[in-house]
Order: sequence, then C-alpha cells, then structure tokens
Amino acid sequence: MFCYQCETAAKGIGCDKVGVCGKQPTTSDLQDLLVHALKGIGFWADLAREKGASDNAIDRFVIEALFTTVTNVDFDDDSVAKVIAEAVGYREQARALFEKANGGAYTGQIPEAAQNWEFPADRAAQLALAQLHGVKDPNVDADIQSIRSTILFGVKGYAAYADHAIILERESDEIYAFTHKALSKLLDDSLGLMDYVELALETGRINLLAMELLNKAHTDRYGHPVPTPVQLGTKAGKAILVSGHDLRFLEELLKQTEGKGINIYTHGEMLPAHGYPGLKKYAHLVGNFGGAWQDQYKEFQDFPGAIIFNTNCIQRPADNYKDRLFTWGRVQYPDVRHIDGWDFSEVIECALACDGFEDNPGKEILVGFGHNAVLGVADKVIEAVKSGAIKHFFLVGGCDGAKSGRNYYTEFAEKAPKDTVILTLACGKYRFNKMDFGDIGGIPRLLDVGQCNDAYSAVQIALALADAFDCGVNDLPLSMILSWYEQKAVAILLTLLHLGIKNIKLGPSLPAFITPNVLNFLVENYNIAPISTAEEDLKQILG
Ligand code: SF4
Ligand code: SF3
Repeated sequence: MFCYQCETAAKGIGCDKVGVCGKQPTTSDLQDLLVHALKGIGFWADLAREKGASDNAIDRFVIEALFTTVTNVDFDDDSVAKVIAEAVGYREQARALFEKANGGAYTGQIPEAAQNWEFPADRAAQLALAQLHGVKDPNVDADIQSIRSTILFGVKGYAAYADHAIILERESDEIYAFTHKALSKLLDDSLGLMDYVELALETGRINLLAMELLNKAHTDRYGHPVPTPVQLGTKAGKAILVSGHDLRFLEELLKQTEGKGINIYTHGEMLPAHGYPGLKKYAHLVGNFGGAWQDQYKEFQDFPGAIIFNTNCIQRPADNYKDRLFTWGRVQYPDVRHIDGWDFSEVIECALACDGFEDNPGKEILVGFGHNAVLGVADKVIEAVKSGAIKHFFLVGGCDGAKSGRNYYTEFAEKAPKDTVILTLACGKYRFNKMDFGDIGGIPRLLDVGQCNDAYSAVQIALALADAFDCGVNDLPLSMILSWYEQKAVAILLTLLHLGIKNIKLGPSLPAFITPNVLNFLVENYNIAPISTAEEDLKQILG
C-alpha cells in the first residue's frame, strides 16, 4: 500500500504498512484499483459526452464510488471489491455509449485504465492486480504526480457533497461532466504542470457548485438554519446517536423514531442539523453528544443506545460498543452491521434494547449561523465594523483530528482579541465550540456556520461583506485559519484558490502530496502559509 491522501499520512510522507487511520493494506490497494477503474470510466464517459451522449447511471455511480475512497469511509475489503466489479461493468457501458454515439470504435490510443481489463474473482488475484496500479507511478514527474493527486483528492472531496445532493434528489450535469473529464485528464501524459494547475482551480470551481447544490437542497427542504441553542446534556429515554453529514438520513430516522420513546442525538458533523427548521421541529431531536470524530473510541462506550454513521469519519470500533454500532450509505466497517436503504427498524430495535439515558441537563451551545442568518443582521454587523466595535473576522474552521498540534486552533480562538468575531465550520470547531466567547453588541463572537460543505455559506458571507464595503474579499478584515484532514478539505481549499482568496493559514501540517515546487507556486500566487503559533499568527495578522 501507499496512501498519502490525508493529513495524518505516516511520517508526513505516506502510509505504507497500515494506515494511521486504521486502513488495512488490502483495503488501500483495492481502493487504488477502484480509482484506476474510475479513470477508465472517465475516459469513455468523457468521450461519449463529447459526442453528446451521457448515462445518468454511470454518472451517479462514479460519484458514489469516489466517495467510497475518501478517508474514514469504507474499511471493508468485500465492499470495495464489489464496487470495483461494478466499475468494470460501468466502464464497458461507458465504452458502448461512446461507440454508439461515435458510430464506431475509438481509433486513438486507449490508456491502460480504459482498456478491457477484467476484475478477477479471487481475492489474491485482485490484490496482485491492485498492486500494479498504486498511487505513485515511478514514470511520472514528481510535480505532475503532486498536482494530479491534488486534483484527484479534490474530486473525491466534492464527490461526497454531490452524493449527499443526489440523496436529496439534486444533480448537476456540469459536475458529472467535469468529473469524467478530470478523471480522464489524470491519464493524459501530454498535459503539463500548468494544464493541471488550471484543472485544479477548475476542481475548486466545481466544488463550489457542489456545495451550492447541496446548500440549496438543504435549505429548500429544511429551511435556512436559524440560531438555535443545542443541549449538551441528556434526556431520559432510549437513545440513538447519528454521526456524519447526511441530513436526509437524519430526517428519515427522526420520522421512523417519532413516538417510540427514543431520543435522537447528533454527533460530529451532524451538529448543525439542530439549526434547520425542518429538522429542529422534531421534539425528539434532543441534543449533541461527544466531541469530534477522533474521540469516538473513548466516548461511544458511554452512549447507552444505538449509534449509526452515515458518512465519514468512522474509526475502528471498540468491542464495548461494536454491537450497538451501524453503518449506512457508503460507510462500511468489517463486522459492523450495515443498513442498506431506508428501513431503520434494526437500529430502532437495538436502541430499544439498550438502557438509554437518564435526565442530566447540561450546557447549551448555539448553532445555525448560515449565510441567511448572518446576512439577516448584516446592517448590525456592518455598523459594528464601521464603528470599530468589530476589528476583525477570523474563519477558524476545517477538519479536526488527533494530532497534538491541533491545540493551535483552540489557542487561536481563545487568544483572538475580544473585538474580533470567529466564524467556524466543520468538525474542527469542537476544539473550542463549548467555550464562552461572549458577544459584541448582541452579535455572538463565535458564529457556527455549519458543516464543512457550509464553506459555501462562509463564502457567501465574505462576498456580501466585500460588497457592503465595496472591496475585494482579500481586502476585508477577514483571515482564514484552516485545518485540514481529509479530501473534502482539499476540495474546499481549491475552491478558495479558485475564488482568488489569499493569505490562508493552513495546518496542522501541509499535505504530504504537495511537492516543494507546487508549494512554491501556492506561496507565490496565493501567499498560503503554514500555521506557526497562535500568538505569532495573531500578531502577524492584526499587526
Ligand atoms: Fe494514511 Fe490517511 Fe491514507 Fe489513512 S487515509 S492510509 S491515514 S494517508
Ligand atoms: Fe470532519 Fe471527518 Fe473533515 Fe466535514 S467529519 S470535516 S474530518
């Protein structure tokens, strides 16, 4: 195996024995083969589209399969192998689609990934084949490899958002078309570094589209988030804990558990769900449990009910909660029960058989500061900036993770002066979202914008402020302090670069897949800098 797609890549280089995330070498190799197969589909589907032909089943499959390979989604070899077998079928379907539209076979050079290779039935043969198609190709220049990886990881990241949107019955042909083109271009040895830089920025644009599509799907169905207090304590009754990003999943579970004496708790990236009118109306959506994803191993044992993941980030479960744990959607873990489809009876039965909680009210935190809520008080915010009551905005957000260096984000939020406002999003907020930051003239100093995909909302807020002050986003008193872990953060970073946003501080470490030359390009053109210490960075930003 060799995998370097996330922030915890071993030794800052890559995991080559077993994943720091727990991914086994066999799973990693099979995921590589899946990506190889997807590039093959991309090659044919892109050619077919050039001839005006497309196939929605192929489009959707590629998005779902890409999401399968995102960090902390699928740890199950059998599940990944099943997706590869399907991919080989879709590759032939895409080839046939092209040939029909073309009125004959392709006469150009067919890259290996798109050729007529079979997926063996035997696992040992599958793995032997997989090892031929690892992440690193010794024949490819290191910088090209680096930027190709950046694009691939960005595409994987937005595939997760596009998948949630599909589940909410929203699709975008532009996203599908780009995905095939991008996968196909990853096979094209005639392209140079600047071609790929352009493709990387385009990946950022497509991620913005995916986040917008998802935001629209969420707000059309559940309304715009409104500021909402969320209980961190517990309520007497049976309990189900929902982890992940999929709001439609939560809605269906809320419907199926209504009147059953079961309370639903959110975990991790599900926290912002409490702010949506269409979800908060369910009285049995009672609170938020635990910290960010990396704390699940020690926290889940204290949850006396069923626990279900609908997206990343799942970790190897401890034995003391494994029998209460379920997965859904693209998430799979060996020996953990998987729910296929929309019938949650098994999860409900499990919850009813568990002890449940006693009443133990706790602190409340506020969520629900999407762009609609923040821009609803835009006059107040603008006035506060003009009067000098608000001196600066920080967007402190992104993924959380287990590394000790992530204390930086806690310290940064704590040390940010009292006349500054902190916007936050994604699971990195758990570093500081239970602290009291107070308010500035009634505007809370900590504004939880939502999930990682709500980076869309943060962008809308930034653009509206720039508009109000008649300046560019880079001229606003706004700094972005980002933490990354998995590939959705890569997609979001590419979106910010696509929008021309400069001076981003990124941590806790820089991606292992970025070569010094690619890094230089980012520094020279976007002035991206690694985080240093909270004090130094605050001093440098605020002068
Ligand atoms: Fe290593 Fe991250 Fe890949 Fe897991 S996803 S194997 S931790 S680089
Ligand atoms: Fe977190 Fe996994 Fe990235 Fe949606 S849940 S941000 S790490």
